Amino acid sequence: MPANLTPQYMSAEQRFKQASTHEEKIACLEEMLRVIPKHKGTDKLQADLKRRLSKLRQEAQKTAATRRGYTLSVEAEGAGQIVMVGPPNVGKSALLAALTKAAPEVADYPFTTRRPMPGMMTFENVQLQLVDMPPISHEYMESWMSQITRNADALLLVVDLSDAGVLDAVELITEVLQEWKILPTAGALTAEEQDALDVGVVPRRALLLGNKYDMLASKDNWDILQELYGTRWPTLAVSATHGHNLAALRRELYTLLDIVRVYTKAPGKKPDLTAPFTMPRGSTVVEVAATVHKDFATNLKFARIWGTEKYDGQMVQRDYVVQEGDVIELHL
Ligand SMILES: Nc1nc2c(ncn2[C@@H]2O[C@H](COP(=O)(O)OP(=O)(O)OP(=O)(O)O)[C@@H](O)[C@H]2O)c(=O)[nH]1
Ligand SMILES: [Mg+2]
Repeated sequence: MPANLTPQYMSAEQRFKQASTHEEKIACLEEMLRVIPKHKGTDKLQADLKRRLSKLRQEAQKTAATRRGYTLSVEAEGAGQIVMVGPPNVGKSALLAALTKAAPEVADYPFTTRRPMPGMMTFENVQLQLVDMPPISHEYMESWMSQITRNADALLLVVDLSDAGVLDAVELITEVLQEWKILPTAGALTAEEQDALDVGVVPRRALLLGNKYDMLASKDNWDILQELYGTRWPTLAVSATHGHNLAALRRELYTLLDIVRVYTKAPGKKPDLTAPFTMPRGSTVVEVAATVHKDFATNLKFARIWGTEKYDGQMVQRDYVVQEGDVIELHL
């Protein structure tokens, strides 16, 4: 760690690492630049911060420009990106509106949504990105829809439980995903399953979501849907407009990303439990260190862990696999 960096600076840097939007990142970098001790030893770091700041400002401008125009991709933000896939009028946009601060158009006719729209969803102390999409259909779909869906970390397959054709809707989804060379899975694939994938096919974790559970016909359809697909994917019934099961949905979406939250602390200090680092499940201590700072990976000697698998403060080696909720003290 470069000498003389103050706790103020470290805290701004920590927030920068966890920032999910351009605006937040820019604010953190500005703060880091403001509080960094100004002397020869930090010249390089100051220059580096300024360079990153100007690049981010450019990117932020570009994003704003594309949002006004035609968006062909959705920049990932937060702990993971989940893209919604479903036929017209099932309530995808209503779900985005219910779970995030985004304000998509929700209307009682099909093909309301024409462009992808992201929103940030909060689950406890993490933010993840949910992307509303135009509906899928057998008729016309834009080619960028497959690109965005393939790029997602996970998929939310949305159907309307009040619709008598709900089973056809699930079929439509699987057919379209197959065309797009995406395999919706319940969880991580085994090595054999990976090898068995056709060329170009990407596996993506998926949750089958039955929306409009508040409607009369929904209960029966939900029973049938669970019976047919309940072993293939995790399933959940919700109502976007009545708020039914939305808390459970937030948790399921977090689970779908298959990540763990870890917290770092300095020796003798308390961890900041509001700002977790989110890591793919199976990550090691040294991978956490690399996320905190690129130099930390090479310099890391060992770590101490406060968590579920280890007794408090137990020393672990670089290859220790971190668990959900671990507090990690990095020793360089
Ligand atoms: N009863 C009920 N109606 C809902 C629910 N969710 C959405 N709706 C209604 O269903 C209609 C369609 O909702 P949208 O969110 O626009 O559906 P969409 O899937 O985004 O539709 P497209 O943009 O055409 O793909 C609207 O009239 C919503 O108010 C729900 O949970 N219960
Ligand atoms: Mg919509």
